[in-house]
Amino acid sequence: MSRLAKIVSGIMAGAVLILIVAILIVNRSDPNEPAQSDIPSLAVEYADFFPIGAAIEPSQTNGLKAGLLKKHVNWLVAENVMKPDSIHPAEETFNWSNADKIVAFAKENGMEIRYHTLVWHSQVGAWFFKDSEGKPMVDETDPVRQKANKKLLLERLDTHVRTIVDRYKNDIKSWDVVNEVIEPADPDGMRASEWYKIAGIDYIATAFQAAREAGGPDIKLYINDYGTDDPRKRDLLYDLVKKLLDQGVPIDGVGHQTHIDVYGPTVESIIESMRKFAELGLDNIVTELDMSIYSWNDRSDYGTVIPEEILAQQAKRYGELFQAFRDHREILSGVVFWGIADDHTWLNGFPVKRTNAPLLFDKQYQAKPAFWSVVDPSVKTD
Ligand code: 9MR
Repeated sequence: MSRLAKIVSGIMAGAVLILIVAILIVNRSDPNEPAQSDIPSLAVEYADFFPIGAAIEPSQTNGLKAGLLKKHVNWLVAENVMKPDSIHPAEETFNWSNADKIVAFAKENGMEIRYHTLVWHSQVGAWFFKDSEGKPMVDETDPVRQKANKKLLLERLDTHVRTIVDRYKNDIKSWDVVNEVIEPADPDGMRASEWYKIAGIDYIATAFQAAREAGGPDIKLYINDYGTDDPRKRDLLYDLVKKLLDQGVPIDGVGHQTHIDVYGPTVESIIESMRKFAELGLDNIVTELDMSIYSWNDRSDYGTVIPEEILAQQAKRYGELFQAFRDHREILSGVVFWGIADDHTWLNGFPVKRTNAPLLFDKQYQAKPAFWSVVDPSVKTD
């Protein structure tokens, strides 16, 4: 090879090396950086109104999802790992590790946490409802034994609540004490769960009282439910809460899950419900917000490409909703989304497996049109 050829090939090799290094530098990304770092933070945009939260699984405390959460929310709730069967799977067993992970992640990042949920009819160990001989309490017909079963169940519940509240009372100030206790289709409007069949409404009173005694006056205690905008359900919940308050049961507020869709319910009905509970002196929180792109009784599937007009409609409705939330911040103390991005949502599997897109970020963690209308609801999208 001539001297010139050697110089040229040396220069070329150097250029290729520089190019490779440059490509590596450009593509180097912090695995915890949000997909879009140049957009506003939801929590910062809402700092003058109320905290913005999201439901999270322990596996999401690392990586890109963690980055997205750190940028946009200042409140967290465990999507599953603080539920009864997860944290207290057997009478003598408490599993703290998954719940602790979420608490640690929140503390490291200066976020608040909500507890979901001390009591539920779903995701609860069957052991709670077995009598001293291991038989299902609900099958008991002897009134004397029924009374003994009720006492045993309420003692178990009391221990359950006190143990958990005692562990987290310094880290968690907002608690879902009971979840989904109203069911308009069941006799007398109370969900005919094992809790209710064995203990009547005393299980609700016991749970709130135990939580207050263990947690003291600083923790806030909520009764949480879905469909609270529906006048029938709302009024059943209202009557129950009023009755419990009159008995001295320490309820601080109502958690409105707010699993809604692009077609309904109306924003006015959501606010109207909050107003009603505020009149009882109660706080309101939106605890599980998402907005399905399908009507509630529709089982179809858009597949991978969601029509732009549906995303625009979703954006418009999210904007109207958040404008109303802002306007009513004196009766609403926070909004929690049930997830953060469309890659992880219960609605991709319910009521059928399909593509849904109920949140503000898409599957690639990019801000959707709905994100922008939440950031600034005053911008009209039509
Ligand atoms: O999002 C939760 C999902 O991962 C669980 O499989 C499901 C089990 O019932 O619970 C989901 O969360 C629910 C919440 O705890 C209570 N309100 C309704 C939520 C969506 O189903």
